[in-house]
Amino acid sequence: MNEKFSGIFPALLTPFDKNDEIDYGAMKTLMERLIEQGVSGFYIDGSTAEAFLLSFEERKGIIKAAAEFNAGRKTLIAQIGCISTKQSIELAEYAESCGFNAVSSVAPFYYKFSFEEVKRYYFDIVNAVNIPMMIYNIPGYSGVNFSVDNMSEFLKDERFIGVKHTSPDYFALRQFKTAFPGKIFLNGFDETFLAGLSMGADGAIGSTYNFMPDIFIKIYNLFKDGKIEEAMVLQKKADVIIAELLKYGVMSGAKAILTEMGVPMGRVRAPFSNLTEEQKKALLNTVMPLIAN
Ligand code: MN9
Repeated sequence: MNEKFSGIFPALLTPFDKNDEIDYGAMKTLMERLIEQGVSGFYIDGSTAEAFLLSFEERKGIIKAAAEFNAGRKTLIAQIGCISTKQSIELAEYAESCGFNAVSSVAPFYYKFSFEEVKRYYFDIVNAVNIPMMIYNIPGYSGVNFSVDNMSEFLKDERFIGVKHTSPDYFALRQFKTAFPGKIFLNGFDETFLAGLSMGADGAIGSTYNFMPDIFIKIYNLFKDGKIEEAMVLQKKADVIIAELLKYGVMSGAKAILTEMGVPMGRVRAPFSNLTEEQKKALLNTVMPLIAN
């Protein structure tokens, strides 16, 4: 089980065509390319997919297409979180029917639900499906913080396979992993992937793996072989690229880079802003030579 969920998982970007519709042709091209590059699987409908800017039907469409394009080759995790339990269950059931290996959900946000409510939300979902749940821990966006005790309430149940930890709190990650060594912890911030590995992560889910998975697969393998110095060199290199990306917006920047690489990703959805031609040139001039070397 753990083998299936370790390694590098791109949080798949959503390509849009000129009419702001999902471009399934580009999505297929992107997935094929990433499978060839050696990713372990895909995180579908996550933050990177602009999931909270997609309609419910669009989220289902992406789940269905991902399963079709993947055709059983790699591990598929669907981020099914909506703030309504009812909608999240509908998406979870849909992902299960499409053959996904696991679901994942952000904590219900916006209304400042109590922990009891958040807990009920997750258990209502796992009770509805027969595939496991990976908690999506992203306190910076969701506003929901899980203490180690909170997380234990979930992880002691076998239906919760682990956590996607998108938080700079690596002490918490260490504590989760120490308490539950058999569970899977996937690092969420690409720029601190190596830090995450050293604090117990089994792999990672992230945006930049859409266009530079190879660097991170190497970091992962070097770490496993105990070649930390070499891994540090690559993390440092990746971080120069990520720092540049963060100046412009991760998704709009990543889409520009992939488009330049021949995978037409289109624009980001409003209210995200798109790069101006000048910004695009500046970004590509800086990062493309770095990615190539
Ligand atoms: O999936 C991503 N986090 C968010 C994880 O989208 C909030 C990361 O991959 C970041 O985009 C990346 C840049 O900060 O680490």
